[in-house]
Amino acid sequence: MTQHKSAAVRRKEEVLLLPDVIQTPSMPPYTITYFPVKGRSGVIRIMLADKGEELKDIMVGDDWQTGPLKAECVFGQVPKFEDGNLVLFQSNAILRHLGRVHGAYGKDNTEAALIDMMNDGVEELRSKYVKLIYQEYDTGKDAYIKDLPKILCNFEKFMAQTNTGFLVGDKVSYADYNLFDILLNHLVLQPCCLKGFPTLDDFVKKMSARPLIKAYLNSEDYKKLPINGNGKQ
Ligand code: GTS
Repeated sequence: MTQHKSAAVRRKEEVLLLPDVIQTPSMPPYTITYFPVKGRSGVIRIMLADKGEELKDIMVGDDWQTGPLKAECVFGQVPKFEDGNLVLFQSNAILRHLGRVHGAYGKDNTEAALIDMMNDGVEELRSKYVKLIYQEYDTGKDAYIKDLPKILCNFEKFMAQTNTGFLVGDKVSYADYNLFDILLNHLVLQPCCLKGFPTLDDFVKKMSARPLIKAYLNSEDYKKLPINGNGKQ
């Protein structure tokens, strides 16, 4: 797959060519516009932390509906993500873009297709989770937790047969970051949920121990954001 340079990387390289006198000390990073929660921004934050990239935050409040931002959002929703002049909506499109830019989208089209497939599976789990949190937490949590092993089993089996510690191939992909993020959420929802899933349990431990992810998970930036916007988790 062709590797693209992000606008941020291109800008940094362009500035290195400028005479000292007009160099700027730091270049604008990627920017995310979102509510002050992890939510759908959580995986983007983890992935960029692991890639050593900065992320500038623009936090929106409940009044965003009445301002100009709502109309600007292609599907009327955030997160909004900016990479230079490229403005993206839809969190999974943002992840795929970062996957292409940062070499986290497999080594060929076959791996890329499988990574997309597994990420669609993560999105299905995330959609169910979001529905539970925002619509059914008090009435549906027990049934959700009872049903969860059936879903986790699919990821467990797939990753076990890959046998590299990742979903696809022998390198971390954008789908691995997405799975990691949603598993962290589920470990808060049900701390013992990975019991009986040794491959996933090992995966979470190894991802958490990657030096830049470990530093990020221990940072105030990570800790200060609640997982969801309604206080449920
Ligand atoms: N499919 C979209 C994506 O993946 O980015 C869903 C985005 C979405 O649901 N955004 C919600 C939103 O903007 C916020 S959150 O659910 O991610 O926290 N809601 C406000 C609105 O007016 O719809």
